Amino acid sequence: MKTDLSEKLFARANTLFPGGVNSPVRAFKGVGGTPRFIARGRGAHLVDVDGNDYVDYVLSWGPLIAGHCAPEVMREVQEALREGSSFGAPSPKEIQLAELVRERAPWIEKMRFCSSGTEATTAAIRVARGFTGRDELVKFDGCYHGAGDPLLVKAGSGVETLGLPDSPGVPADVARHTLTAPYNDLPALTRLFAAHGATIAAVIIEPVVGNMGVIVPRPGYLEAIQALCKHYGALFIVDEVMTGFRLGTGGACGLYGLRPDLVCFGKVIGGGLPVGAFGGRAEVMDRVAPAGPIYQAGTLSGNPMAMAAGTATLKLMTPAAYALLEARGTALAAGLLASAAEAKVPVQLNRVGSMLTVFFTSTPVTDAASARLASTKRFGAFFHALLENGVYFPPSQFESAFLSTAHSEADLDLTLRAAKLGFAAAAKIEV
Ligand code: KE4
Repeated sequence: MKTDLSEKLFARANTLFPGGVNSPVRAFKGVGGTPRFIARGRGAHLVDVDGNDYVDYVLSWGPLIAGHCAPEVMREVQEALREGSSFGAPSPKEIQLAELVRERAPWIEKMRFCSSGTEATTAAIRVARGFTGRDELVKFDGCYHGAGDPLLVKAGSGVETLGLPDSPGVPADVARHTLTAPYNDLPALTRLFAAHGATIAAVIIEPVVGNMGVIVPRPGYLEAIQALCKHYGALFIVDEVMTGFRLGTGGACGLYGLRPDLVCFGKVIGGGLPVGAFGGRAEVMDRVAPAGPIYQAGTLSGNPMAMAAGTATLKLMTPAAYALLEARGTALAAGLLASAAEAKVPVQLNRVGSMLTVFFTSTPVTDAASARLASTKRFGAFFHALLENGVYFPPSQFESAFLSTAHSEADLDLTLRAAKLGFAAAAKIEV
């Protein structure tokens, strides 16, 4: 596979950006090799600057649930652009998207748009601290909620991929207010509440983890966290930046019947343009400026083009669309497991709907500790064999692969042919 131009561009990019990228996980540090510089996306496919075509399972890390350049989305964005790119003033488009969000997730009584998932989660934490008058925050080892200071403690995604314990630059004074517990370990969380319950402002969780690779909540786990929060007067914040409107009409909260105090969104609600959002109980959200004293703001919040992209994307996500994603996810998972078995490579495949991860380990993956037992070397061999054969999986063992409604049966066939070669390559790696 010719990658000359990507290599040349990566050399230039390294003179401009730290690690040659504008977000760490894109640098292929978790798998080695040269990141591909992308020329365009169409449907379920990416084409890089050297003309190589790939079936794309990154989908901009989740937002493109209807595929690249979905005609309905592009049309609405172009329409919006004709009227203006940004006003710094209210516009009907933000009402349109917000009413669609509330219609599908009625527990979001009020919300605030921003421009990234990180803004949404850091704002939600500030609101929880302001509303409760408490300082402590609980998060889970390996969960990633964006690059905000309070959250870069035992985080997943790029922090996990790079094996960074936490991030330098986060003052100890900030980090000490972030308590952590293992994911899927209810006794550990119960003990944390018993010791600190009176000072815990909130618990924030990825309902289905994507940032350690996919990890599925044990039955009743999420509901039990919700009950613990209620008992101790802490707010329950569900981070649906990745799962929101991906795991179904009501996201993970709909799937698991959760009624959180606050929810964070990103990715899909922007349809590929920069959008984040946080929202929930009106009693809580009415404490946000200018209605209340808790400050949050953003120049491009509610940007009309981004609102148009989000609205068009959500409108495409019908029950039939979710059924298609489930069918594709089931078929892909079955094919991958069969191929791994044929190659005699022990794997664990964790999937919820259109989010899945192949862990190269024989141990079930239920939390950060078990995820870290997976062989990143075998994953790297698998990843590069897929890449060489036209399939673009997430470049890290600790990320989720995503399906879109644009992934065809032919795309899955191509993927499974490449996966056979991928598992054969992984089998050659001693663990
Ligand atoms: P952004 O600030 O990157 O829009 O969202 C942060 C965020 C918050 N919460 C969850 C559950 C998330 O998954 C994310 C971002 N996800 C990563 C991929 N695992 C973004 C990719 C990247 O960092 O480049």
